[in-house]
Amino acid sequence: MTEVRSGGAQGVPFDALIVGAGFSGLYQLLCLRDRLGLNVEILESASGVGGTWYWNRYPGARCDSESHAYCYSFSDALTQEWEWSERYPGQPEILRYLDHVAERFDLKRSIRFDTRVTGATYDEESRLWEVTTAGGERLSTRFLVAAVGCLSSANVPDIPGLASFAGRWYHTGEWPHGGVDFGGARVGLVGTGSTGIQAAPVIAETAAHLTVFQRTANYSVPARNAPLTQEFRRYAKEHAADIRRTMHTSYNAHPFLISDRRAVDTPQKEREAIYEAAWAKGGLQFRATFRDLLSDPAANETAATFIKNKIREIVKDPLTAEKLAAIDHPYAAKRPPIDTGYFETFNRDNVTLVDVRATPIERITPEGIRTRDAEYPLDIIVFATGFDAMTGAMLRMDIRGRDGLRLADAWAAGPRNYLGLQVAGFPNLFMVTGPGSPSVLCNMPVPIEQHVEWITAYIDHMRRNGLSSIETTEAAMDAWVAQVNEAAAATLLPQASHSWYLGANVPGKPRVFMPYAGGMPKYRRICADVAANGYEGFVLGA
Ligand code: NA7
Repeated sequence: MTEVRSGGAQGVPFDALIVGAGFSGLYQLLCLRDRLGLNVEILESASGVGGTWYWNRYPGARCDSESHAYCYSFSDALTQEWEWSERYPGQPEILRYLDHVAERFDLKRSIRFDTRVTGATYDEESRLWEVTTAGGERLSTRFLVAAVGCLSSANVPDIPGLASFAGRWYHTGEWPHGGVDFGGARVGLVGTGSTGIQAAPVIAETAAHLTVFQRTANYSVPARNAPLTQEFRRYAKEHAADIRRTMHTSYNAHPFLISDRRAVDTPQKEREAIYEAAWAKGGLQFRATFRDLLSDPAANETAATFIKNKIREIVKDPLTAEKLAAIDHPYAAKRPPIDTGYFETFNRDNVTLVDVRATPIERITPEGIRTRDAEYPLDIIVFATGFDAMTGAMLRMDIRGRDGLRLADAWAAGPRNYLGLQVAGFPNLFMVTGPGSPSVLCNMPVPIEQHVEWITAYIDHMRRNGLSSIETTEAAMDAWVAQVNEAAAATLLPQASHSWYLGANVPGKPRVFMPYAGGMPKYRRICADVAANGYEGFVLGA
C-alpha cells in the first residue's frame, strides 16, 4: 500500500476509486479519504450526487423508509442539524440531504462527475485495476469499490414498435430533470410495482386520462405520509442513539421490531384488530405485525386476505376491484409497496385499469399501446417497469479480473460471491450492498454504513500489515451461496416467481434469489466474526 501514497498525479495509481456518488459512495469516500488518509476519488456518471435519488425524479417519488431512519447515523452532528419535513422523505428532500452531506464533509472536490465507467481490468503484475471511462480516461487504482446501487440499471421492456411511437415515453428511473407536463395528455403507465403505485395517483391529478397497464396485481398498504410534528422531530433527535440501536436489532434495519406474536396463534378478532391498527398507522410496519407472515403460508394468507378485502372496500367498480385484488403471490414476497391513494385513484373518472396478464400487450403503435383485444391511444407512455436489479449496474461496467475473467462469465449462472462483498478472481474489488447481502430487504442506509465500515476496516488492516491484495476463494463463495439459498428457502420470498429479487423481471436473467434473507443483525454478526477470525474466507497477498 505505501508505494501508492500520491495517487491521482499523472501515472501514479490511486489508492482507491469508488464508482457511484449515492449513499454508499459518499460515505465510502469519507471513510477512505478522511479516516484512512488515502488518495481516493469517486467516478460518477451523473452531474451531481444522489445515485438512485439523482435519477428517480418521477412524480410521487418517495422513500418507503421513514425519514428519521433513512439517513446516515455515523455523525451525531449531522443527525442533530438536519431537519426532515415529512414522515417519508420525497425525492427532492433526499437529494437536498445528500447534497448537504457532500458539502458539509467537503466531498465534492474528490468526485469526478459526468464520468461513466465503461471498463475495469485487473493487471496481475502490478496488482492494480485499470479503469476506463466513457470520456476516454484511464485510471489505475489499488482498490476498486463498486458503490453502484441495487436499482440503478433501468429496465425498459423490449416491446415491439416502441421506436414507432409518435408520442413521448419515459422510464421512471431516468426521469427528465425538467419534469413532464401531463396536462391534457392521455397517459399510459406500464408497471404496478412500488414505483407505478407511487406515480399513478400523482399523474392522474393532471392527465386528461390515465390508463394503468397491470401485469401482476400487487398488495399495497397506505403510507399515511404527513408533515412531521415538532414533537416527533425533537423525539427523533433526543432518542437518536436508541433508534439506531433498534435499527441494528431489527431484521430489516427499520426503526421498529417485528412482533413476537404469530398470526396463526392469534384469535381471529384480535388479529383483525391488529391489522386494522397497522393499516391505520400505515407503512411497512404492517409487515411487522406478526413474526410468521414471511415464513408460514397460513399466516401470510391472513394478511393477504385482509389487504384484498381492503382493496374491494376502497375500489367502487367491482370489476376493477377484482382485477386489483387478484394477487397471485404471498404478501411481501415481492417488495411490498406503500402508497398515497393508489387504490382510490381507480375511483376517478379519468383512470382505467387494463389487465395485461389477461390481454397481453402485443405492440406499441405510433398511436399508443395495442393489447390482444384493444388499442389504447396515448400521448405519453411511462414505463414504471423496474430495474435490472442488483447485478445490472455491475455487469454494465465490463469488469475483468484475473486472467481476463469477465464478471459476466463468472456470474453467468447468477451472482456468486462471498458475503455480497467480493468475487473470487477479482482481487481488491469490493461491492457495497451487492447481491448476496441483505441490502434491498432492509432500510438501506443501515446495511450501507455496515458495508462501508467493514470495507474500510479491512483496507486499514491490509495497510497496517503491508498487504497489497485481498481476494476471496471459490470455497468461501460456495459456502456463502449455500447460506443465501438456505436463508431464502426458510421464507416465502422465493414464492413470488416474477419478483426482481429473483431476477425474473429481466428476460434471460438467471433466476437466483439474490439478497441475503437471514436478516441484517445476523449478517452483521457473520461479517464481524469473519474479521475477528483473521478475515477467514479471504486470501491476503503481500
Ligand atoms: P418493480 O417492482 O420491478 O415493478 C415493475 C413493474 O413493471 C411490475 O409491475 C412488472 O410486472 C411491470 N412490468 C415489467 N415489465 C413489463 C412488461 N413488459 N409489460 C408489463 N408490465 C411490465 O419496479 P419498481 O420500479 O416499481 O420498484 C423497484 C424498487 O424500487 C422497489 O421494489 C423498491 O425497492 C424501490 P411483473 O410484476 O413483472 O409482472
